[in-house]
Amino acid sequence: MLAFLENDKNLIDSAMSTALASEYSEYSKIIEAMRYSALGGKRLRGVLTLEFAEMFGCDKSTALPYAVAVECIQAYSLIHDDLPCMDDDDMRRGKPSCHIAFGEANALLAGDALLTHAFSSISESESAKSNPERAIKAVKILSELAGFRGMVGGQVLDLEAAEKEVDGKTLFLIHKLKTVALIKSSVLMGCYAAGADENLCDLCEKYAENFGHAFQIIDDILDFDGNYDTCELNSYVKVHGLEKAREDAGAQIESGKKILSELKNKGYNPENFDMLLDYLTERMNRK
Ligand code: GRG
Repeated sequence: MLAFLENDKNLIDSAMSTALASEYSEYSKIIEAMRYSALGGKRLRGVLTLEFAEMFGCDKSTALPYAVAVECIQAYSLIHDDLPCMDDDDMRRGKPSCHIAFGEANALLAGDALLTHAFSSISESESAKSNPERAIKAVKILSELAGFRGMVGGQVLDLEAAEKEVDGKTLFLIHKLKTVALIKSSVLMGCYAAGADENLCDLCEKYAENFGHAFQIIDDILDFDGNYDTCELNSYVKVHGLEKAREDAGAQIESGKKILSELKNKGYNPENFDMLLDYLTERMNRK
């Protein structure tokens, strides 16, 4: 694993563990379920928040409550996505899904509690105390892009798309909402934590779009088992074919790299974001 990824992941894991402390013994059952599902994963979204903040001169410790917030939302979405009424998955992050381990009602509540905790993580932080305007901007973008105008809206369209054939344009919109939106909020929260100006935020938003689309296309490529007949209707590989999926993921990665060159020309060091794009390519080539 890349050294900076591991380092950031450790920072986020430890902050999450402290935030979801088991000291609240009266609600120990729900804390247990939250910890079970939230303490794990690659932490790519939180890493993006920390790294964008740092590139623009902000301490990672200041950006950490934002990284924790987006990872709480990520964990909640995965718990709810696995429920029988959604994707009905028994396994997640290499172990039984939350509802298998704790029952459906507790899994639903653990997801709800992680979603709401995301906003406590920001509002109760020292970062919000010292710079409330930046914290409000972060809450605004996260609530917009995780909600019906972002991830939840995408999930609704995705559920519909699982039942009927979809065209490329619709699938692009689904990815934009279901996956790219949360990644975009991660990047922008990092920019906001550092007080980056609007032009920089716009540039970074474009990187987030390229990264997010490439990430989701590659996820669909990795899920494809070689059989188009049994492939899910809402898979990028089903809609476009494996070859085009690879080509499109590559094109998104190339566009992302061009954005990084612009950031470099402005005097910033986007090396880690370049490595993250290479990490995606390497993930795709594992197939
Ligand atoms: C149920 C409200 C609600 C939303 C669900 C994000 C999402 C929307 C569903 C999760 C299922 C899924 C496969 C979504 C596509 C995005 C994606 C590939 C998520 C998994 O992200 P990783 O690989 O997971 O970064 P880790 O475990 O590393 O955090």
